[in-house]
Amino acid sequence: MFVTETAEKIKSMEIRGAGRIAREAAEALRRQADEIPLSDLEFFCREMRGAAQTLVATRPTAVSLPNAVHFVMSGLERATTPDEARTGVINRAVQFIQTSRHAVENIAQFGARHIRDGDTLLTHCNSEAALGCIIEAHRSGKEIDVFATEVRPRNQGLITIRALNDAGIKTSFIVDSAVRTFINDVDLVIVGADAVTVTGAVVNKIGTSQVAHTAHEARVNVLVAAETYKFAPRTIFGELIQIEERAPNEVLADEITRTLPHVTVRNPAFDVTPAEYIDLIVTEMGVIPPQMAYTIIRDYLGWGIEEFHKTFQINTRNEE
Ligand code: RUB
Repeated sequence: MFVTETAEKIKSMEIRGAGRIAREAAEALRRQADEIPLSDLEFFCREMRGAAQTLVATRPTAVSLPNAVHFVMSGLERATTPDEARTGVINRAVQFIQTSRHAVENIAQFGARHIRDGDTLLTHCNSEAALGCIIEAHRSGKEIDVFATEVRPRNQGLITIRALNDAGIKTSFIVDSAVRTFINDVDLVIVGADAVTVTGAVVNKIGTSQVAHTAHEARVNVLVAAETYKFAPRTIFGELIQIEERAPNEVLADEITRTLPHVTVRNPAFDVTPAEYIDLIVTEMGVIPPQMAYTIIRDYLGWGIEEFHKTFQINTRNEE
């Protein structure tokens, strides 16, 4: 089934990057809603909730995923017939996907204005929102150079350098540990986000916090490109973002690990950069200091306490 297939692709990272994960989950729910027979409302809602849980359980860190699922599933509210429920979900899914695409475009415009002619930028991992800003600055005629990191262990840096190269942007490809060596040549660091907490801390690809710390020490500004659906409502209620730890064999082949009985390979996929190392967050609503994350969650994302409890129930069942 399409939901299972999408869930597998998210787990294996064939579908990756927080924005894309969210859009593909919305699309999977749309197709699911299209396929479920319209026999009765309860059956329809149960099937949809099952699909939502399967998708949310795939990767724990990117908040865009539960936020997108929550948005699409709210299409079930107030439905009195299976047909209304289907239409509600499909409309919401289409709306989410369109809004997400527009958000990335807006971020590119806003972020590009913070890039000056002649700037050298540094980016880590592969973020469509961050790359959008860089490519838009180049497209508008600014001369820029970019340092792109390798991003061990999954080498997302290769996707980034291909995109930069295709756009005709001068790029230096460096290993992750070379960031401090080159930071004094950098004017601005631009990264994406998997989650932004109520304190303005940013969760992104492992190594982002080292990059941001290095930039902070060198007085280089750090800009985070993040759609509002990457802000984490539940952090208002004290919940922490779960950091995904992936299989050790992404870092070291099992044959080698087996020969090293005293060695444990750890593979956290993300880390947390505190707000004090971040200068600006570029959202589709505008550019904000990280300290304004609370406002985004309350006013723009519009999640109330009631909705929090509803979604929390979905996830509690999920974790059983
Ligand atoms: C991807 C990653 C990206 C964010 C933002 O990690 O950390 O920086 O998801 O990406 P992974 P985008 O490769 O493990 O999914 O701006 O494309 O949403």
